Amino acid sequence: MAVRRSDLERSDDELREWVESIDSVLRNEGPERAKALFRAVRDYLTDAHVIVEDATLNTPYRNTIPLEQQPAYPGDIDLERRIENINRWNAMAMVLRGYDSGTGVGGHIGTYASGATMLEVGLNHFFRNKGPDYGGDLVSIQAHCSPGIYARAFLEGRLSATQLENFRRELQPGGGLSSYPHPRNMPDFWVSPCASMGLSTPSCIYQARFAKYLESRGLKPKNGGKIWNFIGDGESDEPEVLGTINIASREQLDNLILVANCNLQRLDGPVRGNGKIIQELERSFRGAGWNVIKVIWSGEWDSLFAIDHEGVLQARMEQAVDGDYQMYSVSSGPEVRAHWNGTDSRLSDIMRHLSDEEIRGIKRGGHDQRKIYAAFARAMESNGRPTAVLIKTIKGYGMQGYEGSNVVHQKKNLNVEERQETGRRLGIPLSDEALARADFYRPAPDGAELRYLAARRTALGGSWPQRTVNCPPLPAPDLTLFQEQLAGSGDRALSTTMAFVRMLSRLMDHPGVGRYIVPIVPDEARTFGMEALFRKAGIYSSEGQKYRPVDSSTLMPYREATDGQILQEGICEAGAMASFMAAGTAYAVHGVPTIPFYIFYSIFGFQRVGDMIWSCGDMLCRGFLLGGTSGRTTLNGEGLQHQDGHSQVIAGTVPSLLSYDPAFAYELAVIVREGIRRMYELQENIFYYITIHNENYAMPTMGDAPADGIIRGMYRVSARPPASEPQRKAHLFGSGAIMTEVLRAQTLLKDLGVSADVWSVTSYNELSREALRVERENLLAGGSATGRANGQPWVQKLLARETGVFVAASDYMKALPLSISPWVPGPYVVLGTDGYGLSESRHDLRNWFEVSAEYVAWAALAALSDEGLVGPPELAAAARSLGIQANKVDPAYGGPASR
Ligand SMILES: Cc1ncc(C[n+]2csc(CCOP(=O)(O)OP(=O)(O)O)c2C)c(N)n1
Ligand SMILES: [Mg+2]
Repeated sequence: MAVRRSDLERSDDELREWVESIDSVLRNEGPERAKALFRAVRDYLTDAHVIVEDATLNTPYRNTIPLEQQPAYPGDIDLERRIENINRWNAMAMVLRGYDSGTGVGGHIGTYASGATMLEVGLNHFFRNKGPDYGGDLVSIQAHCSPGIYARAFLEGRLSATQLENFRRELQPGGGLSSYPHPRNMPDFWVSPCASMGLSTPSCIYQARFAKYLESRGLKPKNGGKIWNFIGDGESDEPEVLGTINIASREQLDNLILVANCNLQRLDGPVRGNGKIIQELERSFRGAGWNVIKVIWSGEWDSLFAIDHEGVLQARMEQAVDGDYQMYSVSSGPEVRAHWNGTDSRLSDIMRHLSDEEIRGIKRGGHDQRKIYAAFARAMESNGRPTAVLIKTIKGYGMQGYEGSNVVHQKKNLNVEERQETGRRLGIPLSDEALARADFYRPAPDGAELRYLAARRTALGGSWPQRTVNCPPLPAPDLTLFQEQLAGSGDRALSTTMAFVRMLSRLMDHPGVGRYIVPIVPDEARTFGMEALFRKAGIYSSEGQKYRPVDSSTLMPYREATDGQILQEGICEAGAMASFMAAGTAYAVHGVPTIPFYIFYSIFGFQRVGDMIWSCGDMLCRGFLLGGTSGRTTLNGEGLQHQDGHSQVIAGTVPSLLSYDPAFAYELAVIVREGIRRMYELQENIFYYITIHNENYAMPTMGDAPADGIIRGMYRVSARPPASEPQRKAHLFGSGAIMTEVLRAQTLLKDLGVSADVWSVTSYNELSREALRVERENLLAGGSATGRANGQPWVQKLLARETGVFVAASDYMKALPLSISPWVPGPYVVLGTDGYGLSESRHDLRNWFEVSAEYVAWAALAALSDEGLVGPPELAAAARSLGIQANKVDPAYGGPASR
């Protein structure tokens, strides 16, 4: 129970003496001495095993910056308010006009209404663009505030009325605007996406860290640049938000400012009706080592606090919960007064200084420019720590009749009277008819508002947001850099993972691209055999290495360094993914072409952080995702939650992601080299997902394998002469580590009198995408009947002259090889690994999932028997010799328990 001045009179003498003496120290010797004494007492108690829980995690429910420390406001506050009100109007008008048009495209008003003032203060005084001597701020807003940002760009003349009219209608003539900040759809405007709640926080934290990484490695000048992360209070419930804040303080990210717009509401209702979200967030951030600045009350309350000598007002504020505060924003003045004062006459006396109307508003700090300015200015000063600014606002502030209501988030329409009343309150000089229509309003170009707005942004380096890419192309290394992989491994057995690690090492040594390579691992470097890189490249640590590593005398010590190249993320896939995003977008954010290689257990990629991968696509991210230990049967032993047979299928759903499942080291070399060429030399906005395995086998030499086929997704690895009965022909498609089974099946089939060619399918996704693209073009051209068809899909052409039966075997779900079935010119049987994984040896797993050489051979024979080329007795004999049982449990539905 907190001790307040109001309680002191009633409390015991001993307590009063203690408080009076610390008060005297505070007054006479200052806060530092008072803190030192307090800490000493606390430490004394701790030493005696008396823990003072949450001693300082929460400060009182009031503004962190007292009136006497509030700086003078540097701008024309009234003019800024007028501009803000015009933005509020136009932002709302965008949504209302969309509603009136009957298209049902939707939009939100309430979020920006609550966050407008903090954004305007930021835009008028803080958010600075890149310049010759400044690194540039990266500002991520709340996605639902986008109408306000568009409205401002409209005032600046950057967006037309037509574009505003076409909010959420991106295909309209004259251009439209995306709902939320999507760099992919508006690449000259938005910089960072944020529409999936909670992802902007790890993104911003790791952007801040990556900026420091670039500075420590000499890839970027140390020239400032703040990362501003605006989030909603409801949004803070996403685990990615509080789950990643510790690293920000550990890494001393004083370039990071998180601002939480605490309007106490989320979509459905209150965020914490029974508690206080601001106090809860304060505890979390302070506990994680952040500076916390709270902005709770507006200036009007300062005079009340000045007469609150006994702390009764403060005590009442502590007592009221968010549900009460929300209720006050929708109740009448007398109702609020009665509820607020209760039976406390001392409180009634204080509140007498406010009218009912003033009380009704209980104006919150987030609508007071001076309070926000003071908080942001303090946040800018912070040294050595990230800062969280928690700002209390009203959701739907200024929306006539809906402020603070539970329906405000979804409110897309106001009736005529509400529109006119809101317009008038905002001082919009439009006629009643124009207000009813929700016309846009833009003041005269030479008027005070627009001149002021332009002058402020000029002083801060130009309009915001603005996405400009100024990054030199990086020539891709010659393929011969990977000579070792092209040459094959002879008799030595190795995995594609080992090949990858060797390639990474070569790339890091390369004079052109070496310093831009960013290896990222989530505590799995040893799993992938990357520990030799620790010594060679070092693990990035802002603090260097203050200890002697336990393995310092070995060849491969755990080496941390301020200029380390590897990002060791610990067991945090969300963080590692956010690092990937930061490194893969540095070409745009910093003009530095870093090339991330993020390697992880493939099952902990798409299904764990798939939304962040999607967000990478939105942010036009580049780089390589390496799904290690992949394949449902190749990762033996690990079992159900580790064996990935589906990431390739999910990868196919991300449009700008190219995905490959190479079998051989030379394929990997060709794909990686091509990826660097396309992403960093040609600067295409794509990224790569490559699955690599831990099964060791001899890697063949590339020989005359066609690089083009490897990149397009398929080529013939091994042709066989016709069998004695030439129609007994099969084509076996293998990929990844299942290639070894397919090659073995080729031999089995030879012994059974079937000639089989083996093809390596490096990417079903690339094959089917290309085929669908060509077919679509043909379709739109009217098909072959019109003679305007553009030809055949590549895979169809590749296989056009092949006869016989076709069998595909993949360590992924059957859906993957099935995706090319329309273009396979004969009977096509697919084998894949549908179902949950289980703990077994590789050999037994492949039989269980029916992708072993025996099943591949069997599938070819069964298909040939359908064609009348294998008779029943032969088939029965083969079933016996291959160990095929017709009544085996289906691994797609059954597990070991159902056998
Ligand atoms: C991952 C995710 N889940 C749900 C949503 C849907 N959604 C959009 S806004 C919103 C409420 C946001 O509340 P808050 O963060 O408090 O922001 P406010 O609008 O109140 O400022 C929800 C649930 C989303 N966009 N992303
Ligand atoms: Mg909210």
